[in-house]
Amino acid sequence: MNAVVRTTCPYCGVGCGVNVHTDIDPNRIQVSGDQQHPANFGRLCVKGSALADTIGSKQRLLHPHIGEQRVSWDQALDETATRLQNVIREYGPDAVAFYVSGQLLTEDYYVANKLMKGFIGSANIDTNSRLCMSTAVAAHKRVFGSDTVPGCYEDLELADLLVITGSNMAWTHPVVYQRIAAAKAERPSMKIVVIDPRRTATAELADLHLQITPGSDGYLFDGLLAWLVMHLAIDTDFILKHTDDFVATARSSRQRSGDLLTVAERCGLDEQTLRTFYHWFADTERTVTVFSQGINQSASGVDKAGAILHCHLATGRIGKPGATPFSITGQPNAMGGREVGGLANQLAAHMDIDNAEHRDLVRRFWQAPAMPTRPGLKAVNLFDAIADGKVKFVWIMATNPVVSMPDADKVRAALAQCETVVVSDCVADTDTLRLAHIRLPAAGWGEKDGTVTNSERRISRQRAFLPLPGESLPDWKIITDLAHRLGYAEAFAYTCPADIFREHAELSAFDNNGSRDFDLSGLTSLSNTDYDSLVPVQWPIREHSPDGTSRFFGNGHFFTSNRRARFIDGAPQPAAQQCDANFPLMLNSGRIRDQWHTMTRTARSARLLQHISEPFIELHDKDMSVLGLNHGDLVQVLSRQGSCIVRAQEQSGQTPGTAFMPIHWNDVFASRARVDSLIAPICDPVSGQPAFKQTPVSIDKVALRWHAILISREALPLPDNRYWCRRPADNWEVVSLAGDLTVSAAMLKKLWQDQVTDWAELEDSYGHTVRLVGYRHAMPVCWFALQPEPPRIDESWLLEALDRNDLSALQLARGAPSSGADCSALVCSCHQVREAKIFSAIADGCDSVERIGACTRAGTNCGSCIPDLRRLLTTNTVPEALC
Ligand SMILES: Nc1nc2c(c(=O)[nH]1)N[C@H]1C(S)=C(S)[C@@H](COP(=O)(O)OP(=O)(O)OC[C@H]3O[C@@H](n4cnc5c(=O)[nH]c(N)nc54)[C@H](O)[C@@H]3O)O[C@H]1N2
Ligand SMILES: Nc1nc2c(c(=O)[nH]1)N[C@H]1C(S)=C(S)[C@@H](COP(=O)(O)OP(=O)(O)OC[C@H]3O[C@@H](n4cnc5c(=O)[nH]c(N)nc54)[C@H](O)[C@@H]3O)O[C@H]1N2
Ligand code: SF4
Ligand SMILES: [Mo]
Repeated sequence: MNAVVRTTCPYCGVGCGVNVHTDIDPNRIQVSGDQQHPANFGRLCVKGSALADTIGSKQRLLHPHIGEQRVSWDQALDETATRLQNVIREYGPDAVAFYVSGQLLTEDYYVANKLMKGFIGSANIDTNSRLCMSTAVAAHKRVFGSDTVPGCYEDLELADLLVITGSNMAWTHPVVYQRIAAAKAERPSMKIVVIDPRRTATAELADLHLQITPGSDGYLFDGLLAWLVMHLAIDTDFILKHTDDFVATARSSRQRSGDLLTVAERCGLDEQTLRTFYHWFADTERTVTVFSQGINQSASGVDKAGAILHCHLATGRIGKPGATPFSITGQPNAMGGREVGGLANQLAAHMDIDNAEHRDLVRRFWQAPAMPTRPGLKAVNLFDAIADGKVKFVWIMATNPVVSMPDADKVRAALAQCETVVVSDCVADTDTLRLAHIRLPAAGWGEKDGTVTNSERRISRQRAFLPLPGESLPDWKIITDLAHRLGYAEAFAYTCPADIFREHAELSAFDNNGSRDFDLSGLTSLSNTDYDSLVPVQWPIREHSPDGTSRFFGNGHFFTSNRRARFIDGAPQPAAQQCDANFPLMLNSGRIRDQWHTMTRTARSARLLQHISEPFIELHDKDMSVLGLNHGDLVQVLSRQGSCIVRAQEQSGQTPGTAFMPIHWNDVFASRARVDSLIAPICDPVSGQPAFKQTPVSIDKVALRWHAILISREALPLPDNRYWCRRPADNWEVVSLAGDLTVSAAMLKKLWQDQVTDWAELEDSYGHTVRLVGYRHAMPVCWFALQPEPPRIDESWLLEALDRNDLSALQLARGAPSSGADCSALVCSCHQVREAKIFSAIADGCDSVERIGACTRAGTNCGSCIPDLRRLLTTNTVPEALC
């Protein structure tokens, strides 16, 4: 194996090239950014930089299981095939379903879709992209006639005005954000507008932050179209030559938008701010509008995305350098999933189930025995059908719906009573795996080969550099082996991912002749060696453009039947749910910088859990005081759907009346923090994407008698509690706990008697605090502190001291050194720099991010914390830092 393997990061849709060095330290791989990869040119964010922490066989699903029984692959796949066939025989193919993911590689995804749609003969394969990109897909198809992202990353750097709406890209697409920050630093005249009801890290770079009323983007962009028309800031030539239905749409927009003040009021903005934004947009030829989940995850998201596309069409700013709308994709292979037709209403290679010609074309190409004639069930309807007993067999691959679907408790109940749930995953324990009848061990990042396509349509190779752990297999192989058992050996005779990729490319070229955007005709005859050395390339890749294509639509040719783009008239809607006296706060949900989704991989890195280590709800200071809350208090969050217990955090970036929770925590890592148990399954009627961003909730402080921290070598049983949250910390596990029933040292010693042989104990005379250090063979194996207020410890000091075992139990029990402890928030995960140190650097005269970096090293590696550093530079109050 080569000492350096060039591969692609498995996290976000930026799709950064990663160099894996296997030769520096034989016990540990090292990663660095690939200087030659056109997505990142050598940069990596903090998640990418921590990839080495997340690989290996620890906590992995290593063998197939039926129930609790470990079985062979033959047994597991025979059982899966038998159960699948029995359901089909008795109830027909629509009683079975696959639920897949934008984290599958294109080759895995292609065979899953082919098996379901061409051979099982149902369209019941949907994907977590339904929760993520389906709105952008639907909007693109309605307006452009195809699901095409017209621009590329370079456009973000070339723009004179960059509008970022519904995206916290400083945290979610950090390397793209860094590219933008670098472009702005070089060309300060470049303007950035951030549209988000919260003030996020992304807004730190903004010249203008529009802190709009949640869900009001439709009014904002519909109003913008009307304003552009009124101020003659449109490209009439482009409109006339290349679009349909402009006049009717523009007229309706004008009629319903009213004057500027009306739009401003609907969006919760002042008129002057809105006017500035509209002026900038009207006056700037090179304008790019980036949109993400603040737009997509809405009950009227397709209209909102459409309204954005309209403004670009009306100004002819599409597919030109520095001028384009840009839907940025979330998952590493969200785009690849769209290419292979992973959504229940699509066919492979950007074709549609509803289109008889497309069905016929794909049927002929696959020589498929059974093609569905109508779309399958979209994710929310699919889980409803499981709950109703209509779908009796479901195979879930590379996604964790018990955590990530709206109305997540209902999803859990649906799976709990489903006849057969098969789950392929690479880790051993997830909320969804807990409900599987058959568990199939999948190979993970670094262990499998294939391709992914990033946000700018760039196909990159993921390459293996590790052996397959245990009996795990790549997903394409598992699916293919099942297809063989179902009698389709000939159509699934693949021996390697390159075989699948060639077929995928051939289908894209089949009877295409320029009629479909997705075209890999230039890659149909790749040899296995060519595939191995494939360099990152943007589709379409045609014979006359073998090096790929950066932009679409610059020539005004769209993929509708008459080649003209369409304006689609749609009246903007407010958020689907409104607050009332019972549920007075509007809850928003999304991502944090250092975690990936349901934490199955990123929570294996202690470093990534230091930035934010517990589930929380962010509230404005005013709401905190109305509710009588202090920063860090545990609260119950209640919605019409369910409840959670998390820590309240004061965050001035929230507007009063709104709240924010992260999507990451789940039952593996916390007692009750799955945000999706709060979220109603209200979806966009066109795309079926759920409205995750606006949920009315109420908040109550949880009355608790004690708070505790448990640090142990191995997971220990917990005393009776109301709240727990656990995380790994190198050789230890750290658990935060709180409860209201009395817990005594005696009870704990009994509870942990199997793991601990000797105790050092400090208990105060009233029994309100407990401090225990547990030893086994004279080595500390657990440390416990309980008191009425949350204990504050200097964690790095304590973990090191426990590891070294050179302090007395009395010294250890304090949880911090006698002086100089730093318990302030960790800002730079890479160099472990805390807030207190940064504040002291600022006090010593460091007045820029660069100076702070030179003085403390913060922000000098991956740069993910630079927005935080900017925020600290403008914060006047220095929070309490020492414990
Ligand atoms: N660190 C990290 N990065 C990730 C991921 C991860 O799990 N962790 N996941 C990846 C995936 S799959 C995805 S889809 C992307 C998502 O990337 P983003 O879309 O950037 O992420 P979110 O945090 O879901 O939401 C984006 C922003 O929308 C805002 N918002 C909420 N309501 C509204 C509204 O009404 N209007 C507007 N304009 N904004 C609103 C939220 O306040 C939030 O700041 O991230 C990808 N990158
Ligand atoms: N409230 C709220 N809910 C949301 C969102 C939101 O913003 N708010 N965002 C939504 C969005 S955009 C998304 S994308 C989803 C994400 O939600 P999910 O897809 O459910 O989250 P992940 O944790 O990424 O799940 C991926 C699973 O696949 C496993 N895995 C990793 N690699 C492989 C592999 O190669 N093969 C196999 N078989 N398994 C693998 C992982 O261990 C993990 O269990 O959440 C959605 N839910
Ligand atoms: S920005 Fe970070 S998470 Fe996204 S692909 Fe690049 S390194 Fe991976
Ligand atoms: Mo996503």
